[in-house]
Amino acid sequence: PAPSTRSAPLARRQALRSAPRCQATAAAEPAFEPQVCVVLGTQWGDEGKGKLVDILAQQYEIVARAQGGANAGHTIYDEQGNKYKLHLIPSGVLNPKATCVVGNGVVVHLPSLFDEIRGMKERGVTLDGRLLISDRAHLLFDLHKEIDGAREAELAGTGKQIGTTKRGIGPAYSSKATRNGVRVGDLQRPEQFADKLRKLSQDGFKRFDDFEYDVEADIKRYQDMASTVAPFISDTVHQINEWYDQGRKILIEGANATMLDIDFGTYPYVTSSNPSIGGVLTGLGIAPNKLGAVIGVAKAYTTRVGAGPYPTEIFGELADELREIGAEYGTTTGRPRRIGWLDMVALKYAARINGLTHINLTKLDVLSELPEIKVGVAYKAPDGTLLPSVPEDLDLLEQCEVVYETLPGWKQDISKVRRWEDLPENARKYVQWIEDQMGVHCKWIGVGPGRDAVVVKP
Ligand code: 2SA
Ligand code: GDP
Ligand code: MG
Repeated sequence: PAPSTRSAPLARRQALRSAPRCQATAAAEPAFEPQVCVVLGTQWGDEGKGKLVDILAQQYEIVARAQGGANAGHTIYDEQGNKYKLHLIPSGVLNPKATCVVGNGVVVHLPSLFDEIRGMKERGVTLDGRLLISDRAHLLFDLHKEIDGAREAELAGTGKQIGTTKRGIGPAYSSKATRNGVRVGDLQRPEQFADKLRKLSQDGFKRFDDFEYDVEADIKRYQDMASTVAPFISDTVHQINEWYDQGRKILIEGANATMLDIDFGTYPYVTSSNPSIGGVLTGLGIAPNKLGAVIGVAKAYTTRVGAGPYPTEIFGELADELREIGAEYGTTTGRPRRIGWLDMVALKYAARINGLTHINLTKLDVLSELPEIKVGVAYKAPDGTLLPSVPEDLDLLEQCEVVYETLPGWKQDISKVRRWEDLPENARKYVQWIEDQMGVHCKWIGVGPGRDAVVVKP
């Protein structure tokens, strides 16, 4: 899409220029201009989306989540190096001037969200007056978590477990699609709410013999919570579009990633939302011509948690070493992440689907000890043909042989580097090679977990 700053009417552009701005961090200089900016995962998640959102949020007034739920785990650090793990609260929360939005496409477990809000408050980060929860967002109840666990338990021993986070994501989106879900707005109508939740709970009781869920206790719990939640409930579809018309800068934070997308990922080993660009549009009610930048976050290698095909997966000592150096353990569940080489087939697929305008290549520092680095460049089918894209057929994908290119490593610590020209030549060559292959500017390069550990490539 064309940058919205270029297509916006003059008045809006002037409003944009005069809109209050927060202090930009040194790492994010110069200012990133697009009025609406989307940050998406391009692989199997945990690329470091939270870190980029935290950095860019210093320059944005609104930070919104559009899909997923508390399955997401985004780790960020403040200027003092304090660590925060976020699941439902958008990663822009550390900018005290940013308004955080939980959009209509998110499935919200309210007790988890309020625990997270309390946890942040205890650490001095308050969301009072700057958190909006969409009235159209679907509520995720404990019954959904129970069903998630029960479905995974049923699949035990079949080799077909998804390896979900057991946060109830799939069942909550199922309720939404079945049209017996309960929405945040229903909390404002207590009788309707109780009635809907009772009906919804039958999905668990009728499907599973040993289903345990105290529906009346949960109705009470939510009714007790209603007055706490009320100030946060908002028609975010209207509000976001109003803000857009006022020229305010909006940052949209993707959760999960394209290869976990329910349509484009390795189905059924995927999450139950669209973490790709379509999920941003339906999850917030924002039109595609308003998106000014779509940043794809890509790890310099890859990781995956949960089951499912993973063409460039690495096993053994090297995988263990990279897992330790990169601290590759699930932010939500603590599960060890599977490790693999960068997969250009998957990355190009994600770039096309999402219309990436920029790439944030993360965790380049993790590769610093390697004498050489492999990159998957093609999938070769058993009959010798090279596949044109990621195939739908998982058996075929599993049978494919990955064609690799090998690039030289740099064998040098880069975690203190902050300027492109100071990166070792082979590190620059690795990034440039990816950029040339992708035809998309690798604007940000991550060299450590901290907020300042970013190199901006000219
Ligand atoms: P779910 O729970 O239904 O969304 O699981 C379906 C698949 O999606 C994967 N998934 C994830 N993959 C990477 N990171 C995620 N977030 C956490 C993190 C994961 C964690 O940030 O580390 O802590 O384990 C995430 N959420 C969902 C999941 O592994 C299944 O493959
Ligand atoms: P997200 O789900 O995409 O937001 O990613 P997670 O937060 O789940 O996982 C990414 C992990 O990598 C976090 O622990 C980050 O602190 C860390 N991280 C992000 N960028 C970098 C980087 O450039 N280098 C290193 N070493 N760690 C990074
Ligand atoms: Mg994560």
